[in-house]
Amino acid sequence: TAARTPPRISSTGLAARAAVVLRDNDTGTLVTASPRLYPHMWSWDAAFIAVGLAHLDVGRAVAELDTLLDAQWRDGMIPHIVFTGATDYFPGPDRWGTDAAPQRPRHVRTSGICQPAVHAIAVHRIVNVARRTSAADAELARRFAERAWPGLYRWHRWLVRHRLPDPSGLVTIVHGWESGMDNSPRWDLPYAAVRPGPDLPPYVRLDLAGVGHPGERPSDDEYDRYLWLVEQMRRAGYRPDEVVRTSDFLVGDVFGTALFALACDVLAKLGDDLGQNRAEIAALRAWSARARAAVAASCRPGTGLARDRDVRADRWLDAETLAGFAPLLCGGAGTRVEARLLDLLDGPRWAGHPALLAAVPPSVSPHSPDFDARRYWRGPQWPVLAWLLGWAFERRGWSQRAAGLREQGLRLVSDGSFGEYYEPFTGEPLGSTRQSWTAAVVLDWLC
Ligand code: 2M8
Repeated sequence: TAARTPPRISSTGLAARAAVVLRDNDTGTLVTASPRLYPHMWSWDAAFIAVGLAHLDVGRAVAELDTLLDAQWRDGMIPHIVFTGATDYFPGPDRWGTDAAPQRPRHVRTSGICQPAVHAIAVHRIVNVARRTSAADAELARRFAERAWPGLYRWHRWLVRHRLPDPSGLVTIVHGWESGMDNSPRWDLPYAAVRPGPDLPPYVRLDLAGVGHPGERPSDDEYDRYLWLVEQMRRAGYRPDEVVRTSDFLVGDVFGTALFALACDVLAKLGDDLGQNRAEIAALRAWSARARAAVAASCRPGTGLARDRDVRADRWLDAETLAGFAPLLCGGAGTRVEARLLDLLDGPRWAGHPALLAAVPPSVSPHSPDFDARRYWRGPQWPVLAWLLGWAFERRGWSQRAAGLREQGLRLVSDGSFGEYYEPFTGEPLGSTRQSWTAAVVLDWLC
């Protein structure tokens, strides 16, 4: 496919279309992650979606996060999917089988795993957006932050209690889905050790019908492993420590750890402003410091790229993915390592690759043998990640870089299809179109 020639739509037109996407995907109480491929609420999608909604209606943004927090498990976990009644997604609630877990919420069905802890970041952003819109919105957002704070604290505490089993101090995941980067090369080695048993119940994939070509999605082999891990957790009754003890997949997620460090900082600061419990605020600061140190300690000598850790196999993982830049999000690795990482990010292996349509770092370096320009988390560019990097860079005082990511991110999405991800050289939208979190970050970039 030939590269397209952006931009085609004016900023006002693009923002208007983004608003329509969010409105069309809105069921009333939640905005589905996309119209066809993902007809439910996803945990980290909901956070980004709420940020986008804040530009349209602060009350609706707050309601989105209320819906998510209403589905929080009694032990503190925020589940990765909150199911609507839609039946055209697999695995749905019956396959997850969480109904038997005593700590599940009663009024809604959910999956039994989690996703990155970006929610405090969204609350912080919504509070700031609302301050700009009106005094009434500011008050609405403040009251929401006050009522959401204890639940968010309990969510972070759940991660600390149950997901720090490794001396590396990295926040640990029991499924690639928990990272949000499902089939990233980051997880190839740990997944190679997951061997689905003969008793894996049969299933039919429904995701392939939602995309243009199967080459844009994970493979069948990968799906067998995804479903096998679900089976293991179901058998462990979703008891968090039992799941960690029995899962064939147990990996320290360096990107998720950097996000956790950031989210703890943001939540602590919000807690100060709102006069929340001082011991809990102090705990958040300590968790953040520990997570930041764990990210820094993972850095590979030489490039400085941060690494995930295969806890089961007791080894570091060296795939060359965007997650390697985790220390730039949360800091703590020192100025020399950061300078090296920034050079690398700007250079030809990453955002400075001369053939990219937009200078947005792809999910995997085009120079890596693992790179696949069209397959999901194995190479395409993800607008939502460009937003996340930009948000973190702004916070670190790198406004110029944040502005660059915004400009290039907008270039990427300028066709107005709101692709889930994009082919880096041609700008072709891939996966789902009208993807809610893409529309949401576009609104935040433009408003
Ligand atoms: C993708 O993941 C789901 C499973 O959770 C799927 O492929 O079925 C990922 O991109 C994930 O990060 C995202 O939250 C979800 C919904 O957009 O889709």
